[in-house]
Amino acid sequence: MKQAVATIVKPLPDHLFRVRGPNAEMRWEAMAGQGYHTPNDRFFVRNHTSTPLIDAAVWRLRVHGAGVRWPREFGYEELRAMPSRTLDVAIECAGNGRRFYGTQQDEPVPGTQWGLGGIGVARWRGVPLKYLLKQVGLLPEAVDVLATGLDAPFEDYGHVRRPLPVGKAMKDVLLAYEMNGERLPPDHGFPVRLVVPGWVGIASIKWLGELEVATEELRTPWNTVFYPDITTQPVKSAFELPWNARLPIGGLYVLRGRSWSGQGRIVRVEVSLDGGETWRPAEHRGQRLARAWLPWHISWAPRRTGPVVLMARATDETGATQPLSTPRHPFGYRFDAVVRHPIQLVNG
Ligand SMILES: Nc1nc2c(c(=O)[nH]1)N[C@H]1C(S)=C(S)[C@@H](COP(=O)(O)O)O[C@H]1N2
Ligand SMILES: [Mo]
Repeated sequence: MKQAVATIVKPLPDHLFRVRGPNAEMRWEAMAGQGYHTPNDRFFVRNHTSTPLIDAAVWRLRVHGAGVRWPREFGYEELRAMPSRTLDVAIECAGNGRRFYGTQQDEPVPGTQWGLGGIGVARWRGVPLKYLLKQVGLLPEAVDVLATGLDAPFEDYGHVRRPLPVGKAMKDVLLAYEMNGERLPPDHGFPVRLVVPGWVGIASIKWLGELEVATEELRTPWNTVFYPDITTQPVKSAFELPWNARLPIGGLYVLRGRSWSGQGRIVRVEVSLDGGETWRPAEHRGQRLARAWLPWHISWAPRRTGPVVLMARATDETGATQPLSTPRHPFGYRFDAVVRHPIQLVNG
């Protein structure tokens, strides 16, 4: 049914990705000139082991457990024939920005040293999990829905799996089979993955094989040892520029970036072009979606050569603003401080 292949299947050209172990971080300059969504060829990949190649013709999703009246299996074509929904949603690794605990705050945390490229926004299409759970007769005593991936077991911990509270499962979660109008690519969970809006990436289980609906709270290594007690993602911002970008002076620049939050819409973005001494509001127009990102820009005519630190700071509709430093986190999750992005201004 499945076969392990080299960690990641899609090409990982150096101008789009930075490979970090079994993971591939998107370089933020890869979003420059792109539309609202992250194209599939440059969407970051986070694999605990490696991408399995699954044959959709024999794939089955098993839905069972004490919390459902009619346990059963679903095939790929059956899911595709069900009512579908389309959502523009970000998937972001909980450890996105972990590197900056070390580089900005002098408190390095072990784990994948993500910069800000452990995020992407795609247009996902699939079956609302709510619809599927109604099909199997969800019982009122259901508490957790445990999603299990079909990728190889991770170390001694077994298959990647994490429980989702029924309240969230019935709210806005998708069983996605399409990403940006294409069949879900193998690296992103083909044939079907969960998409859990606003929550840490680990909730969005790829290569879904099983959903167990339990009548009690469940524990797996992925909500105890790893990613304990974390759900939504905090506020972050990034410039669509290379790290240490070299920009010639003498012209007018439109600096672009994006800000996002797992908690709600971004309502304000301020940019500093002098390492935090002065701040200016960034401009933005177009859609301002919750659980995705807000693209923004600011014009700038730099006149002096030399090193400069760019900073962007966003606020979401809950009032959460990016601080100048993030309290230490034992796993390096939830980094939300303003990132100091160095560039060099040079003679044109
Ligand atoms: N089955 C399975 N699902 C998984 C993972 C995995 O390794 N195996 N990684 C998780 C993590 S930690 C993240 S951040 C997202 C990454 O999704 P992407 O690789 O499509 O960007 O998938 C999540 N779902
Ligand atoms: Mo992740």
